[in-house]
Amino acid sequence: MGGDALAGSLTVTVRGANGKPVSDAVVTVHPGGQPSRGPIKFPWPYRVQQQNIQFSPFVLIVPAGAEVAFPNLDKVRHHVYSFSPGNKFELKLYGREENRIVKLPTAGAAAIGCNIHDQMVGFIKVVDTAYAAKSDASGVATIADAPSGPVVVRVWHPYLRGPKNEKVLPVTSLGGGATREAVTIELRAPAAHH
Ligand SMILES: [Cu+2]
Repeated sequence: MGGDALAGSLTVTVRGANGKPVSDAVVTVHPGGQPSRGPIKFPWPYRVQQQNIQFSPFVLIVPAGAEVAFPNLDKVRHHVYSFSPGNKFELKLYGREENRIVKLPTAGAAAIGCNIHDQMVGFIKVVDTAYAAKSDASGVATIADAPSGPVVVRVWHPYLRGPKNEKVLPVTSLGGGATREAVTIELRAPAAHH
């Protein structure tokens, strides 16, 4: 891509202990183990909609400081909140086609819920790196422009069994070109909401 010999792609396949692909896992790369300097922008919308009494997407990746939209597409009202340290917010009851915006300042995971509907569960992974991707239904996450050199690569999933729901991959440096890694993570059963 673009003739940049220093950039390559990183593809990580995420599987559970049962061998099945795990979707909604977030893979991050920190060059030199450090946060990215300067503004971070991802190509997908910073948006969690409420539709059919569910959050969509289930997991959203945004950069620290992002303004996230919470449009309600349902006929019923929702009351969305996060109690997660550094990213606490509460959007009091709002109805169909109303949109609310929340700024999430702190790198970490924000668990979101709805005061009205206990079954609504979602997560926003707030990151401090420009290199992040979410695994698809095949368990595959691709970072197209991963940097070469020493790196720390992590995989996060809301139900990953481990400190901060995170696991560090053994890979410690990336070359140019395409790098493929596979990781197996142990998932716990989703915690009952409330
Ligand atoms: Cu709700």
